[in-house]
Amino acid sequence: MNDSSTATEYVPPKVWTWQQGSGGRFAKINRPIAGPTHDKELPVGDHDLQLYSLATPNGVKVTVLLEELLELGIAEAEYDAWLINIGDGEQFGSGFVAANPNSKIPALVDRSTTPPTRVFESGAILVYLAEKFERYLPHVPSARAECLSWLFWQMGSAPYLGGGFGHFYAYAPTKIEYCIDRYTMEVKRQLDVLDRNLAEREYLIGDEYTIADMANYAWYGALVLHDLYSASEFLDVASYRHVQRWARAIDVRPAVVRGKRVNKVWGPEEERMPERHSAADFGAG
Ligand SMILES: N[C@@H](CCC(=O)N[C@@H](CS)C(=O)NCC(=O)O)C(=O)O
Repeated sequence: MNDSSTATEYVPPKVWTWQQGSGGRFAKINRPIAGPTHDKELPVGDHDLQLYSLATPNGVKVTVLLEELLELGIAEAEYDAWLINIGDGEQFGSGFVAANPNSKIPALVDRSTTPPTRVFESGAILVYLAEKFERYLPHVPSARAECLSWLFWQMGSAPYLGGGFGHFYAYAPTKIEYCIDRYTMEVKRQLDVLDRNLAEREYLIGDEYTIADMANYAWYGALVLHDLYSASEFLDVASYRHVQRWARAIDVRPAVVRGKRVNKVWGPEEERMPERHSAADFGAG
């Protein structure tokens, strides 16, 4: 590591001010203030459940759960999934901000209640749907506690993976050794946390596949199997054998394969699906 005397020194001003266009991917959409930038109502489809999302890991966890519920034959879990293109700033439309004051995908609106129930934060959406349909979140208090522990672990850990490691390794305009070292250390520690747990258990809480697996798979499965941030080699993901085994088992579930396509607007044409309104949308693709 560079010692601090040779590193380029940034002297913070007394009061931070917003330097627009400071560079880096996402510089265009990042702002230091909340709230809408423009008026735009959200579209509404036929189903009770309206999802506004994008196929990033935080979006995929929710579409995987919805597809798993449908796979069980729960017709009430049918949903409309509308695309929110965050690169175009659609998360700052007034309708989306009403569904999620934090302006980040995913957001869910359940119109089976009066008034409709809005849910934001992917972890909260998973719990809401798992409770609504009484699936994938155990009832037994000890198993439920373990499931929520691994779910909240993911919610707390992923920002270090995405906002820390991913940002500085893949997106920042310059490679800063201090930042990459700090977040690589943390991400490798996280992978080891998962690996040690999965050395003794089939799924994160034991024999049962739950929303904790769906949430963690969306991030760590993408990291160890699908070269998230083009970092497979750098992180030596192959060495986390138990995470690999667990992620591979989840990766081939039909509901997971479908869930990963919903609201996807990149990759091979046949994998893209900007919107999803019924099972027929998956076609033969
Ligand atoms: N803690 C939130 C994080 C959601 C999140 O960071 N979403 C990203 C995409 S993965 C987003 O919408 N970013 C848009 C922005 O920051 O303006 C959750 O899990 O729902």
